[in-house]
Amino acid sequence: MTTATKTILTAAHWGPMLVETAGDNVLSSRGALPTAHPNSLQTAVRDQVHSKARVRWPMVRKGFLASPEKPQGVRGQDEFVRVSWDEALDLIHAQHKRIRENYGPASIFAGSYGWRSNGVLHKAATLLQRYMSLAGGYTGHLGDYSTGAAQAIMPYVVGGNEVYQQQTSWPLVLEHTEVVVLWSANPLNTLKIAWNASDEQGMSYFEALRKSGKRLICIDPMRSETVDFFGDKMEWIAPHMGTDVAMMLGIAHTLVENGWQDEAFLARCTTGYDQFARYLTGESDGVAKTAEWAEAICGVSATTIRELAQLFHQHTTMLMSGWGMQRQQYGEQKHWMLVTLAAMLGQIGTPGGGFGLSYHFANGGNPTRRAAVLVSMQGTVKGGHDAVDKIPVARIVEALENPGGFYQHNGMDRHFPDIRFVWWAGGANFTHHQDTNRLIRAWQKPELVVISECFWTAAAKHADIVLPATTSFERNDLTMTGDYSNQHMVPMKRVVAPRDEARDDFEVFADLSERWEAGGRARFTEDKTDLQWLESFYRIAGERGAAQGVTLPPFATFWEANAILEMPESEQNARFVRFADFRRDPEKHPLKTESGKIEIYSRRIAEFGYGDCPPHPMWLAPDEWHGNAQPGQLQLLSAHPAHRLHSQLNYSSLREQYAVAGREPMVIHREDAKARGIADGDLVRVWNGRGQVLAGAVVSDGIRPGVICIHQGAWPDPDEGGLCKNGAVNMLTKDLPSSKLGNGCAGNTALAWVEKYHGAAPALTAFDPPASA
Ligand SMILES: Nc1nc2c(c(=O)[nH]1)N[C@H]1C(S)=C(S)[C@@H](COP(=O)(O)OP(=O)(O)OC[C@H]3O[C@@H](n4cnc5c(=O)[nH]c(N)nc54)[C@H](O)[C@@H]3O)O[C@H]1N2
Ligand SMILES: Nc1nc2c(c(=O)[nH]1)N[C@H]1C(S)=C(S)[C@@H](COP(=O)(O)OP(=O)(O)OC[C@H]3O[C@@H](n4cnc5c(=O)[nH]c(N)nc54)[C@H](O)[C@@H]3O)O[C@H]1N2
Ligand SMILES: [Mo]
Repeated sequence: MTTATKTILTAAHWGPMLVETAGDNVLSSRGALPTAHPNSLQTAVRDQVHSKARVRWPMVRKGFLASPEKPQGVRGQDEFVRVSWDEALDLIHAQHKRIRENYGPASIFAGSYGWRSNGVLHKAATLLQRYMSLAGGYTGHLGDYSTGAAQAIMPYVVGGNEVYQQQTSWPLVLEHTEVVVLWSANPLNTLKIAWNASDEQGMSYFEALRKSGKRLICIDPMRSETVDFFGDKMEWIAPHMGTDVAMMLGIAHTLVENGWQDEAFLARCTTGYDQFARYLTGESDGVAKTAEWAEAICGVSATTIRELAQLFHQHTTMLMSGWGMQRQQYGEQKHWMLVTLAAMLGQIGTPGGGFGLSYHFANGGNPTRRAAVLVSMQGTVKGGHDAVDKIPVARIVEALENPGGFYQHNGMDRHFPDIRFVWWAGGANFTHHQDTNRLIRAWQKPELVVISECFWTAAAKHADIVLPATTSFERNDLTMTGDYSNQHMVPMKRVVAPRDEARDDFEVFADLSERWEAGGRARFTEDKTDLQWLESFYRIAGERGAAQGVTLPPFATFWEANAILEMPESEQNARFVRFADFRRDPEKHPLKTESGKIEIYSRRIAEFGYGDCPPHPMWLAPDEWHGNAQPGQLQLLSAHPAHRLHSQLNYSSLREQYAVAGREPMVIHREDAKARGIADGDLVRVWNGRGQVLAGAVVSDGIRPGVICIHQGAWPDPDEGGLCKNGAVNMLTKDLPSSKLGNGCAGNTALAWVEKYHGAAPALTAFDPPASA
């Protein structure tokens, strides 16, 4: 007898999908929205559910199980022992209680950063925090890895973070913009996902842009997939990594040389231009930031820099910026200088001119719909405790290394908590954090490490207790599409039953809450099942929608229908121009900055007195860049990958589309390869003082000489000597903050050496569960 096949609608970060099943077997998956740009990630559901890398049942590290209060052995080197769910949860409960009683709530780190799976109910880290709020509080995190620098500086400059806000609408850009600049942005890759589910509209706008005949420029040390997509319709300009502020200063100086800066806009809508202008012209430091000065630093010719200044001045120009260049030391300066340049051009607040920091992410610029917007699970139970402390998210290793240590963050003087217990749920911190070897050393410090995971990630392999989590395809949930557009509501119906002993994070934390206090389960769940929660989120969405003239069908009807609900368009939102009100009348519509205007000089930042974040945008040479590279060293770029979301799906068959010599690819310029005797497809070793990895060479003209790229997100797979067999780039990156302002991730500031690897190619073990599992 054959099992009947069924097609079930669900959604991931990478958009709504139709999954074909036979019983609990996933056969295939594909996108559920019509699109001219099929998204490779949507084909991987079968691999996700049935992967050999799945965590099948609760596991405890042997040396931990032997004496949980004084664990033996070394995390990451020990064997694992299978236990029952009850044993695992009893063990966690007892140790959690002991640690909390002895060291207080700040000793428990539940910041647990990560991209988990989408959905409004099964939010792994939020559920962890909800349980910890019931138990008495915890240490959480501030900011994120994505935009740590930009989101910290932008509120001082323009009064909002800009990186997670709606952009001037695409229809207006297509109508009015004459020059589009993609500055450190690769939308072809990065638009494949959104924090909710992707609405998949962004690429259709870039498609229209390709056909528009407008002047298109990409500024990026690598010829990205996006440049290839535009082909000869786009000009590619490749500065040295980390030197964009110098290049922008060169453009700004050219504006001043020619009297092209918009004095009226600067006077009406900005403050502090004069202080900045003294730096720009060299009056304050004796160095004029001319195009020639910039060329010497960024490697882009003075002629090109001058041409760009003229082009931007003469045309309606939209500076669309991605975030790779701010994931660097002094990352704050990048977008501050970009906004300063846009202010000098005087086009901010016009339809089609100015700057936008989220056209490359979550389909920013796709107009916001009139919508019934879902609410989602909250990280605090009624009467529970919030985080008692928060550390900047990318400073976790320093916190482990230096309990009680002093640090500064965004105008605050603080001390690191003494972390004894770390729980990660829904994040892959062994791939996302910089300088993995330093992390591995610091990771020995806590008394207890628990990892909730669907897969045997490197973090799981370095845990004391590993709990198997369901994937989003094994439970019921709901999602919106489009972080800005709210274009659709999508039911995420359970596609298959949970694999092996995997459980929903929701159920696990509910059980632990009951162990914590009698009635804890009911307090955690508010006595609601998963479907009752979804129904309540849906009901609130319906109330919100009603105010917008949107009526939802009854929940049961919606759930039964297994269909996408599309929200109606809003004519008004389709004409949205960012900063339009402010530009028209800055007195009546002030920005949320100290002065109410765009701040090119910030008095508040001046007061902080941070050497690494001066009070107006400045060129600062990073600790590691081409300007101080030793002979043979190359700058290391770790851009976001085409066929993964970070580390997610690295184990899947999509890997066959990009792996080279069985490893993560490393893009290297032809000349740099030739100088090292490296041919396309060769196995290479990449190393520096922090670590070493094997990678597969992709010899190319599509990268600036002196720069190599290994995309972020390959799973760490170190052998006994610490050589990573899979090519995890963070083995090589530097763990330093962007500055004391944002303390953001600086993964794109690093130098490394490369050589052809002559040893026998070692077997890849990244995706193998521990032998004992
Ligand atoms: N060098 C360098 N490093 C970088 C970057 C860079 O550009 N360069 N980029 C940084 C950026 S911007 C980011 S956002 C981070 C990304 O870092 P992360 O967000 O940590 O990366 P993901 O691979 O998405 O990790 C999500 C994990 O959650 C697990 N998961 C999924 N669903 C569930 C669930 O329902 N329950 C549980 N318990 N687990 C689940 C997945 O299996 C996966 O292991 O990386 C950062 N690191
Ligand atoms: N397919 C896919 N999509 C994703 C993700 C993913 O992992 N996979 N991750 C998602 C997440 S969480 C985030 S935060 C966003 C990340 O979005 P971004 O941060 O914008 O993505 P990146 O690829 O890190 O960087 C964009 C471009 O900046 C370039 N760049 C790096 N350094 C410099 C520099 O010094 N100067 C200049 N001019 N350019 C530079 C890179 O070469 C790259 O092409 O993407 C999101 N979208
Ligand atoms: Mo991110």
